[in-house]
Amino acid sequence: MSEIDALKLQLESLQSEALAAFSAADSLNDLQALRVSYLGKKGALTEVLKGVGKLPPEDRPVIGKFVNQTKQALAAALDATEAELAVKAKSARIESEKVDVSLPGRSGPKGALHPVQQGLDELTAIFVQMGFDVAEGPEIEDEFHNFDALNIPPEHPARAMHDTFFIKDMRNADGTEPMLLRTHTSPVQIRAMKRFLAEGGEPPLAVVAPGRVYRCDYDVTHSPMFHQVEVFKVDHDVSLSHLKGVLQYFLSAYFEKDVAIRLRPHYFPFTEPSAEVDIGCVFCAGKGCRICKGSGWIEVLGSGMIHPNVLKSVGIDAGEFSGFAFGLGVERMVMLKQGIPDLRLFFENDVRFLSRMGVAK
Ligand code: 2NM
Repeated sequence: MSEIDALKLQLESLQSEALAAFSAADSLNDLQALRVSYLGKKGALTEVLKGVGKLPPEDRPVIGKFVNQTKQALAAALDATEAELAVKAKSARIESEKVDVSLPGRSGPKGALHPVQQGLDELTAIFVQMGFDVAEGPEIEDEFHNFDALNIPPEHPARAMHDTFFIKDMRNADGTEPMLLRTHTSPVQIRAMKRFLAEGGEPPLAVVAPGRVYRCDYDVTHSPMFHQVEVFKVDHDVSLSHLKGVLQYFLSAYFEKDVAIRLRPHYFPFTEPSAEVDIGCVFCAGKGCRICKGSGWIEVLGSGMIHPNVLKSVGIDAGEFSGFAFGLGVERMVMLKQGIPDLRLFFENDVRFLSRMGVAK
């Protein structure tokens, strides 16, 4: 066999061995290694080329052409295989990263508003639905808005240090008034009436004031911070019948049944006449039980016709206008509606209570 035929044969077997190796490669890395081992500087084809130098000069172009054809065939096969492997690698990656977007999400534990906040919102919403405007105001108040404007005299026990949180060394902007944590939301009502008149408004005026209030009182049934909702309406000829009608509607709406109500005469400095309001016991339907202490009635709020001195203090003509007002404690209302036995449960944040109330899981 001539040298040239032997080289051709060598190239042919090299090519078929290489093509077999390329199609067996299953990664781009393997293929790159094959590219180097066949076409690289120290590769198999280069080895064959070295033998070309030993051929007589007239044979060299013939075998040179053959080497080039082999080289091109291998390069083309490498490129084609590389493209195939790249496509395979991409679809493997797509497959491995596939997500089913139609699956439901994995949700964490759900929270909810605190039962007191839910109660506050629920109570407020009933009055909004009846057409009352919502008013909010500062929790740090001066003595005028918290006491004087409400016809609470200087010697009234509520004004004593041991009933009200006064703020040490703090006075209002003109330095004329000591400051305190509001003991009820009535100062919000006073501010709402004053603002309404200052803006040129004329009664009717109907406002609901929800919010936090503070009293120096801490035992099984009292918390130093609690929540109130206070309500008033002022217009020509507002009477006790309007008060009773609004109370009847409101209490039935809140307890979601036809509750009986009764008014018992009482005394508040800011209303005259004043009355405490009872509902027929929601636990025993008036038969008498432990909760209502056998009376069949449960006290739920305080109310009355706004005292003329209160109307005067905000500049409303008490001869021309009258109004009703009432106030309630939110914690107590929520306890009655939800059957919660102890006020302290609202403030201890025991997860067993909160999760039962839907606040935490
Ligand atoms: C109560 C009882 C009776 C009351 C009075 C007023 C105001 F500011 F309009 F005069 N707001 N709320 C009131 C009346 C509150 O709570 C037991």
